[in-house]
Amino acid sequence: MKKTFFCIDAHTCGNPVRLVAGGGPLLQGQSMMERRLHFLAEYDWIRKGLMFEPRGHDMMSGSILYSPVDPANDMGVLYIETSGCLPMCGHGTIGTVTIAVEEGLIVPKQAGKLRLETPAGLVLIEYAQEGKKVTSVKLTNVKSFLAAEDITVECPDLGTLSMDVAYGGNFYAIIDPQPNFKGLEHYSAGQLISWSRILRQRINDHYTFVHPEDKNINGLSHVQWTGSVLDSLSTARNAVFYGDKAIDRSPCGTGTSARMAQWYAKGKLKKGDRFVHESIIGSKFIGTIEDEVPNAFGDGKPAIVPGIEGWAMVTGYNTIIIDDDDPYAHGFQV
Ligand code: PYC
Repeated sequence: MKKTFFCIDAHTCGNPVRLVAGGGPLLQGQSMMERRLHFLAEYDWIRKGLMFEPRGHDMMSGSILYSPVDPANDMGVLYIETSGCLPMCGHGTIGTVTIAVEEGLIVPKQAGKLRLETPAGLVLIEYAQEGKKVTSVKLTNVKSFLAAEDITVECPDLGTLSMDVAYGGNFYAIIDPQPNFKGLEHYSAGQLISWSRILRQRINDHYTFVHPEDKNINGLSHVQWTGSVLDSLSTARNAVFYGDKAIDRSPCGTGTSARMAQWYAKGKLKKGDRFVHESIIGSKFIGTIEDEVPNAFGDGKPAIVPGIEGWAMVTGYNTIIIDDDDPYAHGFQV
């Protein structure tokens, strides 16, 4: 049997977004998280086929659009990535909104605004347009918070590293420059990737991270290395590891949210500040603190509602076939 998927490809500040506009499965569930669980149980072959080689690559990331569960909202989004189905993806959201609006896949209830259901929760969107072109997308993300401080983990080659863990839609280990780590600019992407894989495993072997409001969001999935900025007007720079072999080419929306929550908890950032975040290739997101709220642990510590603004460009239309006769129908990784 052959299955055909009508995809529109884009990139958000350099990182790929493949939106499945036709061919995605019908999903059951009373929330995007429930629909995500249904997809993972029955249709994960679609993610693997569209994200991994030979149809995708190590950094491939995408989404499938659904009608919203709550009719007050505009759409539901399922994120598909080489890493699995993330609860939330910032660069994926910016790309998905840009494609959906430019290509007429959605009709917003209110001009320039959208209410998006994601597995991690409701995400509000404001976008700007020049003619048909979407020139920027700002998302107001889910509540983000610092989850752990100063945990230490042994890293091959580097030795003991100290790091914080923060949540911004996914759980991130954030590794700042310190005696055993000089900053991301001193190492190759290949080195950061191989250390990240081992660190993520070691962290998950020794620590448990579960979202206090949804146990389906659990485990540390990303490692965020930080370093010096390329542009003196930027606030900070990162290199975010995801999947098994990827470094985000964008500054990573959920990673930027996590890092702003970390800075906020440490008194380095306050409501009203602009947080200009650079990626490994120098592309930028503008972060803001939209609100200060109690975190969901009930421990009296604060959390933030982050705003993340960026841009995306559509790169092409892509009709992709997954043929059961193909030995690589469900992709491969080397
Ligand atoms: O932008 O949130 C993000 C993201 C997650 C993984 C890759 N990008």
